[in-house]
Amino acid sequence: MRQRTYLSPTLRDVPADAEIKSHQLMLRAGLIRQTASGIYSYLPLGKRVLRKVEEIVREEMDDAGAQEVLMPAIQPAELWEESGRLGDYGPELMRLKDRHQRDFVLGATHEEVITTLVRDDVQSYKKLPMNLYQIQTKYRDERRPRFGVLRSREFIMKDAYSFDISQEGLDASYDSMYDAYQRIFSRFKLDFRAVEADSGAIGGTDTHEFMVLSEIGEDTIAYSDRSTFAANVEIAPVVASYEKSDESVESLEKVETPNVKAIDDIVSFLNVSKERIIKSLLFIVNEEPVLVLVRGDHEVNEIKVKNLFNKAIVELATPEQTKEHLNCEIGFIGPIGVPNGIKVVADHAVAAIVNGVCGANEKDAHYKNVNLERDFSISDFNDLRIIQEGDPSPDGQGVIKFAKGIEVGHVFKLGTKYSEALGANYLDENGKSQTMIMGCYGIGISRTVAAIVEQHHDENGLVWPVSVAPFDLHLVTINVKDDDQRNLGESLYTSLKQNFDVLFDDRPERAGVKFKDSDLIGVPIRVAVGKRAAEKIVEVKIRQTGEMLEVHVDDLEKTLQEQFKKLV
Ligand code: 9G3
Repeated sequence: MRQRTYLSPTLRDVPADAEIKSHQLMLRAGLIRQTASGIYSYLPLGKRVLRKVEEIVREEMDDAGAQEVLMPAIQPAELWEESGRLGDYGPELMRLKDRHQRDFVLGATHEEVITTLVRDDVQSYKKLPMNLYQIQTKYRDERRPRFGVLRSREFIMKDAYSFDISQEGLDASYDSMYDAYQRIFSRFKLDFRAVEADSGAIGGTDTHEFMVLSEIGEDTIAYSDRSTFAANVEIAPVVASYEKSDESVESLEKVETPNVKAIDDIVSFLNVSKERIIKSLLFIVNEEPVLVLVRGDHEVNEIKVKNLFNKAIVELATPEQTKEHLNCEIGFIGPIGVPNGIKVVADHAVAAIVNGVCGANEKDAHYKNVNLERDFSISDFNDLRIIQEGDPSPDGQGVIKFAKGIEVGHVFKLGTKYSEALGANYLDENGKSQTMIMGCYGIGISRTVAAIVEQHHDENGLVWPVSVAPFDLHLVTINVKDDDQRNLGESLYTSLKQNFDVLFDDRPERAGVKFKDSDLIGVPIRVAVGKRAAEKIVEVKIRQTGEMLEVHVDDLEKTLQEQFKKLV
């Protein structure tokens, strides 16, 4: 490809609104341009990387026995009514009407479409298991698109759906996709972890997220420093033991705490440690008030509260709701004297608190020397807190550390949530109608490109892994006005492009500009035709290591093959 006419507009300066390296570099190297907030165009270099990423995903999906399909982005709203989740999504699900005023949604995901597709054309158990996938554009109207294509409103996803006749079959499909994802993200040369995750509104049980480790990741991974345990901090189980102090139980005492609400203020005002405080939060669970207690130095895990009540609708009570149910403002609520209709649940750590402190359910008042059973009772203790660094790893090996991650993949065991709702059944070997058992498996293709950039760049620009680089070679004629250089460059372009993807910088630009652009674009190997062109000597530079070689053109192909072997 000749750069003279190639649309690869590089930028010298960092665009103001690009906060992270991948967003800055994808703009500066001419891979993407913003069309609207959270909506991007891919220029030729960016499109070539997308294609390389997609090809690797296709290879591994096809090897795993999945079949590629392509589904529409415009989906009849009826399908989402039939599955019962049209109401689950607010403005994030983009909606439109056709010329006949019929309702449609822009595809944020394709469980409904794929399930009806299979429902209509697969009837017998002999056709299962089946895994169908697509690589297609998705639409989710994010409230705050940011970080370039990492969180955009239109993005490219590989989404796959498996259909099985048994739980064991689903487990096998899931494991096959899990293994394929390990191969895919390894081929992208990414430092990633598969972490246990929460299935959220999508439903189902087992689920893992594939996280690329990065300081700018929006997710927090809790991992063991001594085993392979890793989980999204949202759902990481806490397996900790708390010893009860043997101090003698004191008598309950109500104390004036004028306007002392926050935990830290209680600590200093009453001169007690955080571990002695019973932090109380009122939640509205399926419209019922529930008081949740955790130790003062812990945080309530709302997903665990939600899962405790079978994925109910769980919201933190507003100040008004708190006043209504507990007749006092938020900073002074506690488990003592709670009206009967209010369920009180607590994290395991609360059971070990002796002579604790809690709100008195009265403005400007707290209780001291609060003790379980004597002063309040708990309907049940559960794991309701967010795991913390230093907690023991739930698998009993090592302690928990945190890392930030970018979610690039997510695999789910869906079960029959969609096949039941949409009637995807098959006839088993006895001719009896059974419901198919599903799994679904996503990879953020465009997000993966940004994640690769986050992990593969240096101070001069991009450093593409060979597997996804937009070109294999960057051939640069340094001075196109010099006959020897121009002629050797042209003849090398003709010969090299037989065996390599070559980006040929034939522009009439100064050497400095060419080298800066070459380092910015980050193609794995550069061949520069310069002063020694008359001797048929060219300069080979390895982008990743900075290594430079002077090579006679007769040895060039062999040298390049050797260098690529070292890079992959
Ligand atoms: C929506 C909107 C946003 C969404 C969804 C639906 C996330 C939604 C979860 C999934 C689950 C899997 C198949 C590939 C892998 C992920 N955000 N999810 O269902 F309408 Cl606006 O997409 N789908």
